[in-house]
Amino acid sequence: MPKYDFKDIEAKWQKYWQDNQTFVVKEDKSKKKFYSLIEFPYPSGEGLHVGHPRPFTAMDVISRKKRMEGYNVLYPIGFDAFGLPTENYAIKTGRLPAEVTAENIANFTRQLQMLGYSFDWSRMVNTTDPAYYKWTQWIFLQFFKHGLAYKKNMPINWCLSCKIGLANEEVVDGRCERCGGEVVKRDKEQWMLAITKYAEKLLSGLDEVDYIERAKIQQENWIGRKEGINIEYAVKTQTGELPEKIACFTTRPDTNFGATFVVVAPESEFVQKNIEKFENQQEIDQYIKDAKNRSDMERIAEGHKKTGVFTGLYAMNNLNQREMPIYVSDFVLATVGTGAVVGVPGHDLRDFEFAKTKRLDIVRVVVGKDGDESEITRPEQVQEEAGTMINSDFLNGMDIHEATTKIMDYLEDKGWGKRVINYKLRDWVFSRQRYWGEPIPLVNCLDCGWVPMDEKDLPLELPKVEKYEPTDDGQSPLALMTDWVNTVCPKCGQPAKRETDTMPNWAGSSWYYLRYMDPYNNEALASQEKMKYWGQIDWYNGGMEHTVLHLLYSRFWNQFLYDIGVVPFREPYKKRTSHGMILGPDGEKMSKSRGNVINPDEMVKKFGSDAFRLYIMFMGPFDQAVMWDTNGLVGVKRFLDRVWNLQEKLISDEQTASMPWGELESLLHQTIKKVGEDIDNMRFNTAIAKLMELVNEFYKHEHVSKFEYSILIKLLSPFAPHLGEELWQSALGYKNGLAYEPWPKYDPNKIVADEFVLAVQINGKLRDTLPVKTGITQELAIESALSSLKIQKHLAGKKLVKVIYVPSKLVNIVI
Ligand code: ANZ
Ligand code: ZN
Repeated sequence: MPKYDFKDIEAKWQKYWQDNQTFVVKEDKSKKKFYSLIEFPYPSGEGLHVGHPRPFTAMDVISRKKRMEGYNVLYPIGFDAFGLPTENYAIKTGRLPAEVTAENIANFTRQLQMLGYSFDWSRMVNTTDPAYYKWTQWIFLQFFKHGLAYKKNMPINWCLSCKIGLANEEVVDGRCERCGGEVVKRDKEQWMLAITKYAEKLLSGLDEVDYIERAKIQQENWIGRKEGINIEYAVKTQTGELPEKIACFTTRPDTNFGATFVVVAPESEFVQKNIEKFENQQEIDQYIKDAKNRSDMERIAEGHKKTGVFTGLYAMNNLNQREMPIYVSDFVLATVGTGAVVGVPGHDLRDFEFAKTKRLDIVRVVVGKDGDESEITRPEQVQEEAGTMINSDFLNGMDIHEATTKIMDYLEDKGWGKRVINYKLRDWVFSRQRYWGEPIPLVNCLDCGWVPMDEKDLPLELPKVEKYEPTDDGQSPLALMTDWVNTVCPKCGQPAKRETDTMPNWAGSSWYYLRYMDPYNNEALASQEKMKYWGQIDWYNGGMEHTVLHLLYSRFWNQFLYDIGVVPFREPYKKRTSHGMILGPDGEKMSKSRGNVINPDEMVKKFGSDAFRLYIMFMGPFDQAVMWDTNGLVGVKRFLDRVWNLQEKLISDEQTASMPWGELESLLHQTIKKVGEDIDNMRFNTAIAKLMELVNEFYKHEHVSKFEYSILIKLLSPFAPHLGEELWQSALGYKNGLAYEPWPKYDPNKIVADEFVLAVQINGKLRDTLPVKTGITQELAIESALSSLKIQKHLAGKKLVKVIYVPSKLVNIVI
């Protein structure tokens, strides 16, 4: 027997799969389809990170098993290649981003092939390929034509170091999600996508899909649906009344008899409009400027030091004729609700904190069940649990839910308020002032305004420029390309200018799963027929960090494309799961600066890609973070050696013909069941542990039949496909590859449980039951029965006549 030479074996089978196009799939109507998807990688200059193989291997294992179960499996791969790291690298080295991207893709491709993934490489997509982004641009035009893309001057999150605008989702704890740099607010004209129009559909769609619970909850919270009411109050000035009322959004109108003040956001329209009528104008001006430097997160945090300036104006509460002083304070945001809040310090913590600093009245209008009316030292936040109304006129005695309905009806009836639903979700800032992104295919004409390009003229290719540094005034480098910028209006033919902003790098990934279905189509993003055949993605695994970014964005695009009749299904992903992170050997997140990065190339070189794959799947529960430990990889490699060496125990077919399942029949059935179910539930580590147990058992026996070995090889092959193929061919003598061999079936009747319940009788009467190991010997069974305390009681002073053992059932003691 030759030794396990993983280098040759792995190279041999990778070539075989490529030469035979083993994983290239067609739309075969005679087979049931299965579409499995991983988040396609960004081809960075550093190459594959050890974090990538965790989800990639997991879905590869699942895809390989599904093939063996007879499914027509689409497991595609591509590259999400627009974006800043490449652009910044290209700027630094003076090279073209397209060139750098091509190199990086080549390196990623080599690495992914080295890991033996069963991707259908013939469907590879690259978001920076004009033939691909033609359709990204086309989709943008559909948004534009349906009024869902619009340009707006707005304060955006501006990263000082990347020099680009960021979406709210890209700002983490007040810092840039990519570079960690400082983020400030800046007013800019931006293209926006009206994702908020889809808030309700994005929520209700979650009922149709099978997502990991945390992902569902994160999306729901991000969309943040709130039912409430805008209450309108007349505003009194020193000299009279403002022509317009002030509207405050509240989810707790039941507490409105306890409202004692109103707070408006510094950057709100109310302030902009009425600042001349305020007292303390200068102070307020300064306050507004200072508030700009504080992040939203910081401003709305409970416990954030409450500050604010009195405007000199009062809001009139019609319910109790109370004059409520109006303040400007930063704990209210202009972008939430109406930008004005009615303060109820008896029942809201932030309002309470504010009332304390400004010495405002605190009134309690709800009491808990115990009727506690003690001195107000903290607000009582009565929410889900029912509280009872007090000090609230006609609401007194009602519980808060009843009171909420009652007061909403009342306020609407009087014309003092209007029910509304608010969402935390904001529209998506869709333009970037950078070079390496999809050009936005719109033209600005003095007469016609923004005009879409003719769809026939797509793609609008990125021009090759010399310099693509971002400009300091925040313009895209494309603005400097006057030849490209100056064009004619598609509508009236007059001179006009192209949009120079590009799309964010979330654009290409919002629909890539559709392109995989039909990657070479030049007439449509994908044909209806193919989209119908492949349908929804059956299983999508990806990172939790993408839950409110890519995952939500792509659901939005898909729903929109469904609504306009382009895509035949509303929700793109039937099932979504998520993996935990792989941490460095020191338990910290891997990073270059920490020096704890594990390089997959190096590991594969030393141990082989099968061992690497198997280790990645064995290291711990898939959905949890795990620490890298090269010793673990050494152990897994040793296991593969043992699988290889088992060949020595193989006996011929004739020798095993009489007893195909051999001596380990029950364990084999158990293993088939366990490995299959564990793969289906992403419990890869325990599946592998079971295979290890099986191999240990094989070693306890002198011989292993070819049939037994073939089961082991099949079950192991999704994890270690090269070794699987090799043993299938060289040890077992099969000519064809293993990839489409049927997955082994188990017989539930042959699975003997580890333990059974032994009945213990005395003279035929049941006296005790004992759990004992399956396969227990007669001797041991009788010994266990006789040593039972209950039995000993019955036996005391009696004469034992005989003891009968019925295997796997009972012991009968005759006295
Ligand atoms: C009165 C009130 C009384 C409120 C009470 C709450 C409790 P949640 O609480 O997360 O559902 N709000 C409204 N607009 C705001 C803005 N622009 N900036 C900051 N806060 C704002 O969110 C709804 C509540 O958030 C609203 O209900 C309002 O305070 C506050 F016992 O109004 B409430
Ligand atoms: Zn025009």
